[in-house]
Amino acid sequence: MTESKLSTFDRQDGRLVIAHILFAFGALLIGGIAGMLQGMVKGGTITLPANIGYYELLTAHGVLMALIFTTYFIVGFLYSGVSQTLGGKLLPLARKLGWIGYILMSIGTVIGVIVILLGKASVLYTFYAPMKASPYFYIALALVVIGSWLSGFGIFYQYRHWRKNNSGKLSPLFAYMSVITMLLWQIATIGVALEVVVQLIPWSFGWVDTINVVLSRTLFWFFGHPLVYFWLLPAYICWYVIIPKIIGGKIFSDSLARMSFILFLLFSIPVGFHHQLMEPGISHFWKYLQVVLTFMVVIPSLMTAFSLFATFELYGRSKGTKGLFGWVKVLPWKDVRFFAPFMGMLIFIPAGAGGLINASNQMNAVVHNTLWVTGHFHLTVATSVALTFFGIVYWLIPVVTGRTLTPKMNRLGIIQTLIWCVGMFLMSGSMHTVGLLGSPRRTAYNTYDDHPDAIMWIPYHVAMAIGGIILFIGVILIIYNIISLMRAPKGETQYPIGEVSDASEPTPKFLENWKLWITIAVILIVIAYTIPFIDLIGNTTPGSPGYVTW
Ligand code: HAS
Ligand code: HEM
Ligand code: CU
Repeated sequence: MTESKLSTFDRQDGRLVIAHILFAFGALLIGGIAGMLQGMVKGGTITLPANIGYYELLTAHGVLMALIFTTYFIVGFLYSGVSQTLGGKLLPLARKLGWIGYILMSIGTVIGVIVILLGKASVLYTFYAPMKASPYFYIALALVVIGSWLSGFGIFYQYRHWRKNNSGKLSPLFAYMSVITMLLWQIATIGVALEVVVQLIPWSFGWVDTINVVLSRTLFWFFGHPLVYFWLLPAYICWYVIIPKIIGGKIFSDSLARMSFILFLLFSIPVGFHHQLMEPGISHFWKYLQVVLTFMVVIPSLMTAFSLFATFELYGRSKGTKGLFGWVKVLPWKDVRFFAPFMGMLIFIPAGAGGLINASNQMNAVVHNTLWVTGHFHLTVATSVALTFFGIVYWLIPVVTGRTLTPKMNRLGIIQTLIWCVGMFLMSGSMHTVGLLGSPRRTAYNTYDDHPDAIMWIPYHVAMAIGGIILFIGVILIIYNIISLMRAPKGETQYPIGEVSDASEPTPKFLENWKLWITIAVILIVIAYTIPFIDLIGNTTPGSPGYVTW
C-alpha cells in the first residue's frame, strides 16, 4: 500500500466511525443538560417542575454520560484505528458487525432513555437492587451490551485476519491495544449480563418474587470496575500512540506499552470489592485480597506516567532542552490535539491519587457514599478521559470526513479545554472538599432541618452549581466545534500514528500470546471470586422484594 493511499481514510469506514462519534456527542449534550440541572438543584438555586424527579435526571445523566457517550466514542475510535493500521480498510464482515452493533446499541439507548424519562427507571446508572425498574430498562441495557459485543467481535475478526496474512510480524500497537480493550470488555460484561438476565429481568417481570441483593451488587461490580478501565484504555491509546506523533516525538517503548495493557487485562477484573468495602455479606479476607489486587492495577498507570514523561523528555532533549523539566518549554501548547489530552494527563495525577485513597479500607469508610467519590470520577472519567476524547475529535473528524482543522477551530478548541478545566476545578474541587465534610452523594437539595453540618455544606454546593454551569458552556462549545469540524474545508488530514523510538529494544513475542494472558486473567478471577460467589449463592438470608423508591 502506498503512502498516499494510507493517508486517505476509507470512506465507508469513515461513515461508521462518524456515526458513532456523532451519537456519542448527542448523548453528551443531553447528559450535560441533566448534569447542569442537577448541580443547580443541589446548590438550591432551582427547583425542578413537579413532574421531573431528581433521580430521573441523575439516572439519565449517569447512563448517557458514563455508559452511552463513552461506549459509542470508544467503539468509533477503536474502529478508526483498526481500519487505519490493519490493512487500511475494514473487512466487509468487520464493518457489518460494526453497523449491526451500532443499530442494536441505538435501539437499546432509545428504549432506555424513553423508559427513564417516563419515570419508570429512576434506579441510577448502577441500577442496584432492590430498587426495581421497568423490565424494559434492563432489556434496553442488554441490547446496548450485545451491540457492543458484536462491535468487539468485528475488531477481533479484523485482527485475526491480519495476523493470518502477516504471520511472524508484530501487530500494530494501536490494533493490539484495541484488542485488549475489547477483551477486557467481553470478560467484564459477563458479570453484568448474568445479573441482568438471570436476576433482574425475571424479577422485574414478576416471574420471581425476591432477589439476592448482595449477589446482584457483586455481579455488578465484577463489571463496574473494569468498566472504568474500558473508558481509560482508549485514552491511554491516544497518550501512547497518538500524542508522540502529534508532538513530533517517538513512542518511548513498544514493549512497555504492551506490557501495561496486559497488566490491565490481568488485574482490572478481580478487584470489584473495592466498591463494596462498606457492605456486609462479604468476608474481610476477600475484601483484603481484592484491595491488594487493586494496588496491583495501579502499576500499569504508573508505568504509563513513566513512559509519557520519557516520551516528552526524549523529545525535549532532541530539541536541545536541558534540566529536569526543560522539555515543558518545547511542547506544542497551542495545538489543541496535544493540549486537551495533556490537560487530561495532568489532571489524572490528582484523580489517580484520589483513587488510591478510595481503595484504602479505612479511608474508604470516610469517603464512601459522599460527594468525594463523585468528585473522584468527574476528574477521572469526566476530565482525563473526556478531555482526551475531545482532543481526539479535532483530528479524527477531519481524517474520516476528508477535511482539515482550521486555526480558528484550533483556537476554539483551546478555549473549550480551558473552560472545561475551570468548570471542573470548581465543581470537582468543591465535591471533594464537601465530601470530606460529610455531604452525601446522590441526594437532591436538603438542609436536614437546618442541621449545622448541612448549612456548612451550602456554599460548596453553590460553587458546584457554578462549576456545573461553566461545564455546560463547555458542552455547548464542544458541540459547536464538532458541527464546525463537520463543515470544515475539504482537504487531506493524516491519521497520526506514532513510531517507536530507535533506542527501544525489540518487542518480545510472548506479549502476543493470547492463550497465556487470557488463562492467567481467568485464574486470577477464579481465585478472587469463586468462594465469595459460592458463599453468596448459598446464603440463606431471604431475598428482597422490589421497591419503587421514587
Ligand atoms: Fe475509581 C470509585 C479506586 C481509577 C472511575 N471510580 C469510582 C467510581 C467511578 C470511578 C466512576 O477503591 C464511582 C462508581 C460509583 O458510582 O459508585 N479508581 C480507584 C483506583 C484507581 C481508580 C485505585 N476510577 C479510576 C479511573 C476511572 C475511575 C481511571 C474512570 C476512568 N474508584 C476507586 C475506588 C472507588 C472508586 C476504591 C470506590 C469508592 C467508593 O467508596 O464508592 C487507579 O486506577 C488510579 C491510578 C492512577 C494513577 C495516576 C497515574 C498518572 C498518569 C498521568 C501522568 C501525567 C503526565 C503529565 C505524564 C496512579 C498516568 C505530567 C506533566 C507534568 C508537567 C507534571
Ligand atoms: C453525577 C454534574 C459531566 C458522569 C453528577 C452529579 C453532578 C454532575 C452534580 C452528582 C449528583 C449527585 O450525586 O447527587 C455534571 C456536570 C457535567 C458532568 C455539570 C458537565 C456538564 C459528566 C461526564 C461524565 C459524568 C462527562 C462521564 C463521562 C457522572 C456519573 C455520575 C455523575 C457517572 C454519577 C451518577 C450516580 O451517582 O448515579 N454529575 N456532570 N458527568 N456524573 Fe456528572
Ligand atoms: Cu473501581
